[in-house]
Amino acid sequence: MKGREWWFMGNALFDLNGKVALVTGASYGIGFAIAEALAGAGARIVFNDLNGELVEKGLAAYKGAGINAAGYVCDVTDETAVAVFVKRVETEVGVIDILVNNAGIIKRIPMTEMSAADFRQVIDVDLSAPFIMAKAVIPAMIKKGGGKIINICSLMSELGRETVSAYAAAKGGLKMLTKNIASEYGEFNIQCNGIGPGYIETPQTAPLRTPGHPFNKFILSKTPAARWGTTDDLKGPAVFLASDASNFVNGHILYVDGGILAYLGKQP
Ligand code: NAP
Ligand code: GCO
Repeated sequence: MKGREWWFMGNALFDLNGKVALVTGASYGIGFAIAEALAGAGARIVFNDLNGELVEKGLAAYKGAGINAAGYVCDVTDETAVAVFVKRVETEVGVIDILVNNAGIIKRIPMTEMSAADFRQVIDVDLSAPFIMAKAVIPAMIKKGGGKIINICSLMSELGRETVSAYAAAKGGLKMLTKNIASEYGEFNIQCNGIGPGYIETPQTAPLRTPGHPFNKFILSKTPAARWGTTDDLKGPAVFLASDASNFVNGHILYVDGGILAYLGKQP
């Protein structure tokens, strides 16, 4: 094949025209950036968030970016509400071809000071909710002949550190849920993969980036790229995992971390 033919074929592989993509918790932050990228590749965007105010804020942001997104209020930990939400999307927008489980929370508390209620809440949002969401969309994907599920994992799917026991337990579990969905539904042409962002500049990591915070210096020295990631860094990987370009990639976690997981760290 000549260069130009490859170019056309390459574009077709990443084309999401005609696809409906649901990104959870995507009024801002990583979810918004991923939705922007999927829309850029042609997908119709649906998102949800916890309350009406956030959804309104999200709708205005999508409009500002020239994206006609459909926004809904839904708490992804509520199994009944999720079932109603997914049915509504299927009726009002269409069958969900691409699900991105992005909604997530973190509580940075030393383990011996953390209540079981706080621990359970993190597990609920970061691990049980992706199960609830995937369970709700898979039947229609099977009927349609396939689909893509992308779980937003973390470096904490692989590593631990002080104060993030619940988050690491949840994101480690999410890695295994990803592999299990791939194993259980791969035969129905469903690909379930994860994206493991490194340290990305979003409100979630804002407390770690305050001027003079030692964590900031620590992360810069731990990252071969020597910078924090931006939400834009996640766009290409998301389009790849949502598109036909990844049709034989299943149960994989794609770490987008500037090389942190590959690096032993600088000698002090
Ligand atoms: P964020 O800025 O805190 O955004 C998360 C979104 O999820 C918010 O809109 C949040 O709403 C929503 N949400 C929380 N609980 C929800 C629920 N029960 N139902 C529906 N929506 C809910 O986080 P982010 O930094 O963009 O992170 C997005 C994902 O990437 C998370 O899964 C996070 O763990 C993961 N991640 C982030 C980083 C990073 O460096 N930032 C790195 C690795 C992985 P509220 O505004 O009401 O909380
Ligand atoms: C922390 C951070 C991390 C990141 C991210 C890393 O406190 O160490 O918040 O957990 O958000 O998930 O990949």
